[in-house]
Amino acid sequence: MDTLTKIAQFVEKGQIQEAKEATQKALDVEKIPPMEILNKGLIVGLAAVGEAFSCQKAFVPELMTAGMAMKESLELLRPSFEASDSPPMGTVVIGTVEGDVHDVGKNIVAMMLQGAGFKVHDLGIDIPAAKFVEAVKQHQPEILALSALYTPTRLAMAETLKAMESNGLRTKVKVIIGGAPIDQNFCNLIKADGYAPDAPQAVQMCKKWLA
Ligand code: B12
Repeated sequence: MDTLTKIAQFVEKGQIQEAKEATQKALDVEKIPPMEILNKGLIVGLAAVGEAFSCQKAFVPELMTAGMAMKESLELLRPSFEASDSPPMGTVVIGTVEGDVHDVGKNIVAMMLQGAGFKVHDLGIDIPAAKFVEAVKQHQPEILALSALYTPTRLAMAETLKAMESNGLRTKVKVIIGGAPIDQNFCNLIKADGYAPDAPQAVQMCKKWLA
């Protein structure tokens, strides 16, 4: 079995130490590009546990250990994603909206934006609209990036945009949104400036906005 398949299986089974060791081996010994380790190893494992959860073959504890295996392995890739020789691009405030604790995808977006030369203020998870407002006032970013994975929290995304509007900030920042239950239709509905389905496309969009 090749190392990427092993990484996927270790993540799926929540074998944290094994997932980390295989990720390190893929990086150092096999010199597999970090993006490939992410897409063909780590994300494949999480997708598998997500599917098992959908058909009740896995439960919240399994999601949690798989999430931890993913996060700890992702930390090993962080230096490669964040290393940047790009010129400074601008500032982004990013966070997962209120009611939602998923942060793996948001962290990948943040790392890649940083790698592309953006200064990133990551507020974390379960962030109420008022905290986003405060952060935009404080850091004056060109871009606000909102993540949501759990469908009911899309409402909080819409509320965050409304809060930007009522605080007179909506015209001062471009808002990009993403996460599994988000699509272009939802983006149009809540009048965000853009939607991207994954981190590389998020980076592309943000770069285009600031070009
Ligand atoms: C791991 C996991 C968890 C972990 C999260 C750990 C962590 N630190 O993140 C834990 C155990 C905490 C968890 C909890 C729950 N989860 Co969960 N979870 C998952 C799982 C398996 C993986 C998510 C993930 O990290 N994916 C990998 C990353 C890389 O993908 P991603 O997040 O989509 O990100 C990419 C893009 O979406 C995009 N992107 C993401 N954010 C942003 C932001 C911007 C601005 C842009 C442009 C792009 C972008 O770029 C990313 C990278 O390319 C998914 C299933 C799945 N297949 O996704 C379920 C899933 C999301 N969870 C689900 C559920 C139901 C729950 C719970 C309600 C379970 C429960 N009964 O308690 C709770 C909700 C808690 C809450 N209030 O938020 C459902 C959601 C269903 C729905 N439609 O709402 C899913 C889909 C599982 C399923 N098949 O049913 N979960």
